[in-house]
Amino acid sequence: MSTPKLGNGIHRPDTCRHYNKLGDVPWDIQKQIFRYWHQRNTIFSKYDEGVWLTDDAWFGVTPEPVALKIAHHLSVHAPADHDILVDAFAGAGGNTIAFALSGRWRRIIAIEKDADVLECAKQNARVYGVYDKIEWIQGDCFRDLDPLLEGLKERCTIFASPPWGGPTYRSANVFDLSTMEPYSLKTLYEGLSQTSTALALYLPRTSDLRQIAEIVTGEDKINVIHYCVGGASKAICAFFGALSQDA
Ligand code: MGP
Repeated sequence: MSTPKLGNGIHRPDTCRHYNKLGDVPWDIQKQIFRYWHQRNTIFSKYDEGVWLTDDAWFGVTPEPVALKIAHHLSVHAPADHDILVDAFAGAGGNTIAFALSGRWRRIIAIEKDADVLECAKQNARVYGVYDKIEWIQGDCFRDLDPLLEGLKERCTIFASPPWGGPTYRSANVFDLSTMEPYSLKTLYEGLSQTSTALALYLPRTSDLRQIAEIVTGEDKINVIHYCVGGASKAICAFFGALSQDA
């Protein structure tokens, strides 16, 4: 993989791109990116200041107004003694940046499996002036979080915006969370709730709410919020554990 040097010590992997106009997007993926291209300044208000995205990252980014709302919600509703925020699927950084901008957290840990997508997140954090407020980890949240947070579980809030198996999630009227690829709701919940007493999952707006309700036992409560842009729901966020109190 070649990594052009930008003259300031920053390397940009070939797959991390900033398109100045739709015509710069390779023709074979223009159709795939078209709908998101027109929302680029909603996705990142500073898009024009040098935001990088891989061609597959466009559809998974949380639009900035939604990311800011979620960050505010976690700032207010996370237990007062939680001072660590983990973004378990950091992607191109939309949520991580909003968490850093909130100023609420002593530590923010951003984990992303894909090295190039993580480079996009780092660049985008530079654009927003919050790069230094974030700990960047290239890794697998199910494997790498536990050792990293040993002894810190009681101080840690986890936000996870996992892959939903791509934009085809839209073809189902009610999205079956047990078939979500590569991680089902059950896998996500069981894996991540081991690591923290406060968990937020960002899921398709059409998610089957009964499946979310079934995930907890007894008297445990879950709060689910729709996040909208321009009056239309973009996605839901399900708040578990300590985050489900007082919402
Ligand atoms: P969308 O449904 O693909 O687009 O994504 P849009 O603009 O809502 O389509 P329309 O029908 O309203 O015109 C909506 C939002 O869902 C995106 O902005 C992302 O925040 C989120 N999103 C979409 N996908 C496919 C994923 C995904 O795989 N993972 C995550 N975490 N978020 C996604």
